[in-house]
Amino acid sequence: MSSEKVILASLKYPGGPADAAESLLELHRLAETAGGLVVGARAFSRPRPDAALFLGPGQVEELGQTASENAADLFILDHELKPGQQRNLEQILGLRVIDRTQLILDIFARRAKSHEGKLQVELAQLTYLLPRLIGKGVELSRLGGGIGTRGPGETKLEHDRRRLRNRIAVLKRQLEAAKRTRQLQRHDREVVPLPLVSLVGYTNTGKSALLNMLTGHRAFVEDKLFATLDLATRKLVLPPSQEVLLTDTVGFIRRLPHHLVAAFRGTLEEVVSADLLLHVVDCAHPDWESQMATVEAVVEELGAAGKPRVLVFNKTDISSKANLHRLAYQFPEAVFVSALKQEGREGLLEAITARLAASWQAVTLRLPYDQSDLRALILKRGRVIKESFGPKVITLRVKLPPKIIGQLQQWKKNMKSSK
Ligand SMILES: Nc1nc2c(ncn2[C@@H]2O[C@H](COP(=O)(O)OP(=O)(O)OP(=O)(O)O)[C@@H](O)[C@H]2O)c(=O)[nH]1
Ligand SMILES: [Mg+2]
Repeated sequence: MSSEKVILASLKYPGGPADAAESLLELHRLAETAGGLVVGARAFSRPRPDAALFLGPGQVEELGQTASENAADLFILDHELKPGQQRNLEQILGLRVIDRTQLILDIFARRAKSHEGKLQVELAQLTYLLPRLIGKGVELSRLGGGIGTRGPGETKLEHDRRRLRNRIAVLKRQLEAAKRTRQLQRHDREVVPLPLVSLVGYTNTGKSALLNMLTGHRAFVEDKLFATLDLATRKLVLPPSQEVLLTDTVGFIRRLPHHLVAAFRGTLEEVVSADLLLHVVDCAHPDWESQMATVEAVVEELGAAGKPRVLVFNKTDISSKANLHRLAYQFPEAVFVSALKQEGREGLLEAITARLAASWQAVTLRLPYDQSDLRALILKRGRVIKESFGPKVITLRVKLPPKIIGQLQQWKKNMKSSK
């Protein structure tokens, strides 16, 4: 779609998206991310969407004018279009017409790099296509109507549909296999898996930048929507020595098409299986509040609403002091950082450590000096409260995940029975 000239439009109507204006701005950024050059954007309103065109006939006429004045190649509507509406608009405007969902799918298709990411995008695209194919079919048979036209059309359609469904089934199987491999790899790494901390947040809030700041990694950071589509997991050391895994994943966006969430469920599985979520919010964004609500809604949709969270306000360097004060008052538990300026790293690490350990148990262990391996393991996996070195043993007061405590008990039993 490179340097295609694009015009955009949104419709405000009772019962429609409440945030039409912000959504149109976002559509602008999405269109640019897809390589388009936005030459016009119109916000319309009307009592309800038109059945045949979505927009009103007069509005479409106005759009046509804007389009021809600016020599536009493509029209993008900020709402999901029915196939019939899409075709009618294309006919009247003489332009290619796509909707918000198709635009997002297009960006995802460009961005997916990993095998799994590509499978997920294809699944989302085909799932989007399938009901549209059926839609066309209904109209075909109605249009054709006459003898001899219906049969062949439907047969071909039936054939296409079956092919699509088969491909969707294959993709789902391949994704399932990819997920199993990933889980196996994770299990292989450690006998008891390391705690998993997952970054979630609206797109472009700075999740990847934060992963970089925390782990010293160089994940792909870009001032574009959906810079990250693939999972990136890095080991993170919480001082002094506790180890966890930190995962960066795809950002969320308002009105994220449902089948996209479903297709990306594999990737987002990391969110569901995480021990802790870091919810990253861009506090300098005028619309941070509804972005935050969108993320909460998707997290809930994924079935991860009950997960422990750390709320992280990023980009403090470009937010006003007054705004930061207000947020600190409103969210006393939140952590404030600037990934760009590398500020607030320690506070964030502390918050992660404390929140992770909140559900852990405190135990006192007395370790003989020849058990230094075990001590090293405990320091990696737990949060040490106190450590004192006696003549024969090291006494450790430490908070540990229940799984590790179970393992230690097993180990103690084995020690006794081998004596
Ligand atoms: N001023 C400022 N900009 C930041 C900060 N953190 C990130 N950015 C910028 O915000 C943009 C998005 O950063 P990313 O880390 O790619 O955001 P993301 O949340 O991973 O985005 P997606 O992967 O697209 O969901 C980039 O241009 C970053 O340079 C910050 O603390 N301050
Ligand atoms: Mg990213």
